[in-house]
Amino acid sequence: MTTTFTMDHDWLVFDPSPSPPTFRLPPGSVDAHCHVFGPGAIFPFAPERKYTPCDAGKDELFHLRDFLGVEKNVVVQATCHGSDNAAMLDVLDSAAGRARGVATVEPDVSRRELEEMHERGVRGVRFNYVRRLVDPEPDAYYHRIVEKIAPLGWHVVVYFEAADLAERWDLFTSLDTPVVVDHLGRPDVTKSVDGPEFAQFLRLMRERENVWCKVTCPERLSVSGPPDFTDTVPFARRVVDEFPDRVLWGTDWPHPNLKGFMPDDGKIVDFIPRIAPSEELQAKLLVDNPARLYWEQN
Ligand code: 0GY
Repeated sequence: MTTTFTMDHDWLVFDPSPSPPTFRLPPGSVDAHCHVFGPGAIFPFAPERKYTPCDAGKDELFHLRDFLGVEKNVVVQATCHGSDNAAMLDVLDSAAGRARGVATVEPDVSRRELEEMHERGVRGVRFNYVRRLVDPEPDAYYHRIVEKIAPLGWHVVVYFEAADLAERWDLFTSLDTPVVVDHLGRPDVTKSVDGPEFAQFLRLMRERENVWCKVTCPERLSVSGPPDFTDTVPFARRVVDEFPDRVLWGTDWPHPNLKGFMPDDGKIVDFIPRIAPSEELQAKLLVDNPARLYWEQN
């Protein structure tokens, strides 16, 4: 029996026809943060999900990839699919080596399941601490997963609100795998880039050379809003300037849970030179760094 899903009444659907970017992505560019949703009739959404999205499957993702001039994708398991990674894995199977994945797993995942995911292109797991998306677990839960994924050379992607960094500091700084922080650690961009909150995040990156950062989601973090997302620029610039070898970029397509407006993905690409102004920084951010983390290691 096929289950049908109705997206949330206030769900904003991705823009099906973005504008062509004027910034030309360098060859080999990677969209290192995107998702797929279903389609729900083929890959049902998880019963424990906290939102029901529109369908946004692999065909639309590959279309966007080619339209923007991206070469490869890193598909991050979305919380609406829980720990059923089938939709994400199906993208990897269909991408002819041009996609890697970040999975959600539970502590009882078997070595065999992990190895099969590795074969198909998974290179990391995501730990999500954002309470509107998941119910976070105690640190011991995540340690049990790390013990299992570290031998495969995988890394951990963490998603948290800036205010929650202190609570998970000991966990994050205890990990020896690479740790990739989503969306700049979600700073409150109405505060100063030189203030104590962002200083704590910068300290994490300074003290832990295994911590990476996605300089993503100006549209999600901005309070000043579209089209320029000006208030987010100093935060992203600071991280790109200080840690050019540990930053990643991505579209965050299909932009879950945005309220008020849906960004034009062509403009999201055009935003890149504002956070990485030189060709050298762009090459690291878009090509070299994701290649190292997702394609060259193993
Ligand atoms: C993102 C951000 C969000 C959602 C998810 O997996 C997810 O459901 O990541 C969000 O709502 O902030 O990275 O797309």
